[in-house]
Amino acid sequence: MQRIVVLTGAGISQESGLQTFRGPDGLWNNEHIEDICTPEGFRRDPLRVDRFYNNLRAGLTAVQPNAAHLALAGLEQAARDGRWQGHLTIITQNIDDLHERAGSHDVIHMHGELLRLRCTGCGATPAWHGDCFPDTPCPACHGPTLRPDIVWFGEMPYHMDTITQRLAACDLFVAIGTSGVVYPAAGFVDSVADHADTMLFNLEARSGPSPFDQTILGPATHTVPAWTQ
Ligand code: BJW
Repeated sequence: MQRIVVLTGAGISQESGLQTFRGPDGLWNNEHIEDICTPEGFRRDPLRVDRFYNNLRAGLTAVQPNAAHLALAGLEQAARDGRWQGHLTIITQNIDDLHERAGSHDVIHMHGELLRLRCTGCGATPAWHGDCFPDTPCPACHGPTLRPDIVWFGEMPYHMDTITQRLAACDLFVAIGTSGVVYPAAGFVDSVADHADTMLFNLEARSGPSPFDQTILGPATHTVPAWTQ
């Protein structure tokens, strides 16, 4: 039985019409990261942070999963149907829901989800329904303690125990559409190097020596379906 772990980044959703974070057309060209993606930024100006994420939420409703998301969902389905003797885990850094909309089930959102909120009081993660901060109380504990369910810089990514177990057990690690600058995700490839083959699917080559065994360059909607089929 083959165990594959796929790590996805913003590049897999780029051809659906969502902006990546870095690069010439990146989301962060117009924002100071520390104003948005830190707990301090949210404490200073929750409405500004809310506005930023509401724009992303509006964009998300207008886009669809692309051929790369669908190819990964197809691989998971092949395992369920017994057409492929393997198991696929998707660890995504993305806060969009395009893997789920493509039909993937085993998806770990290590940086949270745009369409959820998190209560800093009781830990509930209610679905977002157009709420705004700090006016909307938590539906579970009624405290004024909701925030976006997003992992900001300096915060611990989610599900690290499960992620560590899946990485330790995989035979193939595949990264798709990620710049490899944000840790701990950027270190996953090194953590599996002694027991798994590693592949990177990205639009462009990274500078410097690559930690991956194999790099496949090109748009994910072409390269990923060609790999899974
Ligand atoms: C295509 C394509 C196409 C385009 N086809 N490809 C100094 C050294 C080392 C670490 C640190 C340090 N100082 C601080 C840290 C830690 C920090 C960190 O890594 N900082 C670095 C920036 C230096 N990390 C953290 O704080 C994390 N927490 C943490 O470390 O906790 C402690 C800990 C200790 C031990 C164990 C575990 C934890 C938390 C990180 C939280 C990241 N959150 C964000 C924001 C959420 C969303 C939002 O607010 O809007 O998550 S940051 C942002 O970057 C987002 C992404 O998930 C993440 C990664 O970006 P991604 O996906 O790689 O996108 P891009 O844009 O960078 O790249 C896209 C790529 O796709 C490009 O390469 C393109 O070429 C390619 N592409 N189109 C294929 N069609």
